[in-house]
Amino acid sequence: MAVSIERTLILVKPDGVRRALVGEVIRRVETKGYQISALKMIQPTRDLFAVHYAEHDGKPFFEPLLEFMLSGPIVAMIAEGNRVIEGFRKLAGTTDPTTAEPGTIRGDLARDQGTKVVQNIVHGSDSVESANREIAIFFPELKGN
Ligand code: IDP
Ligand code: MG
Repeated sequence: MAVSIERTLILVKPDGVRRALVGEVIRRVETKGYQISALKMIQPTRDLFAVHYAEHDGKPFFEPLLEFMLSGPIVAMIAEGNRVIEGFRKLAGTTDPTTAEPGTIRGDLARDQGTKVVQNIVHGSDSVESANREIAIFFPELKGN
């Protein structure tokens, strides 16, 4: 495999923070072998989430998604490593926690709560372009680093 050191944005969503799963998410990222290079607990604005989730604007779950993301603090982190973008998406599991594979964060720790938006513990960037865009949104103070 070619060496491809990447960075990805990971968010522990409000459900993960409420359920005290921050440490569990960090444990899974670190024991997989990725390095966490930045980390903070924040409560961002609606505008920030609207930019972050702009690709979903207009979908039926967009407003519920913003409401959910605003429902409590989140933890934002940057993880680094070879192919970390793909690797964390694998660790996270598929979007729907009901069918996410056991062994994954979503498969082990989340389930359908019957809400309008799927509550699934974590966000992870899905491409190099998304990672760069999302890191700039959540960590503007790192600009130029
Ligand atoms: P991802 O988080 O696995 O990348 P996306 O398609 O980017 O999934 O969707 C962003 C978030 O919006 C999901 O993590 C989930 O919380 C929510 N979501 C996505 N699709 C649906 C849906 O069909 N119904 C309800 N909520 C959804
Ligand atoms: Mg996504």
